[in-house]
Amino acid sequence: MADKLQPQRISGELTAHGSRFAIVVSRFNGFITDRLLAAALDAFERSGAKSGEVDVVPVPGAFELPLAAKKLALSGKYDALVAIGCVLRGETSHYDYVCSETSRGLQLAQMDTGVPVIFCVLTCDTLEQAIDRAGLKGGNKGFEAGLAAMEMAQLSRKLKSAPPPAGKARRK
Ligand code: INI
Repeated sequence: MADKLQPQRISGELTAHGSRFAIVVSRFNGFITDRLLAAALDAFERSGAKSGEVDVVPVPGAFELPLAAKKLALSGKYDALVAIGCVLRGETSHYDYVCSETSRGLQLAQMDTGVPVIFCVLTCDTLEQAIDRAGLKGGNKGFEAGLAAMEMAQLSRKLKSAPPPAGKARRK
């Protein structure tokens, strides 16, 4: 019988060691975003980050997150970014525009630059839903985002330096 396939697993460790991070955070709905930020910082600190290795960049609202994230990514100073925001549904279609452009812009920022940008933007119908995800029933999405940033920083480093499979040239 043929041997069971043993794939090589390339994964990122949950450590802040050797990496630099920036957190871009919206001031809009600061009651929520302050809590997400505190939890993200807690994740970095518990994973070994030291002062000077994590920068925090406030912006007015979620809509401004993508441009700031892209500029930070292009600076070449950071291994991964976290974008924190909270968009709450109102009575008009404003919510839909802010949500779609923020998520699209953040995805573009990471795809255009190759620097991981972790999406920590709550998009909720009610304040209660947001509170649940910022430290109450649903845990804290800021903490999860900090972990994701560390994993992606480590993984990106490995993927950059991984040699091509034997006998195969690296694709352009
Ligand atoms: N910004 C948010 O981060 N959350 C919201 O819920 C929100 N609402 O509902 O309006 C919001 N609007 C501001 C927007 O992000 C921009 O800062 C503003 O339009 C200026 O460009």
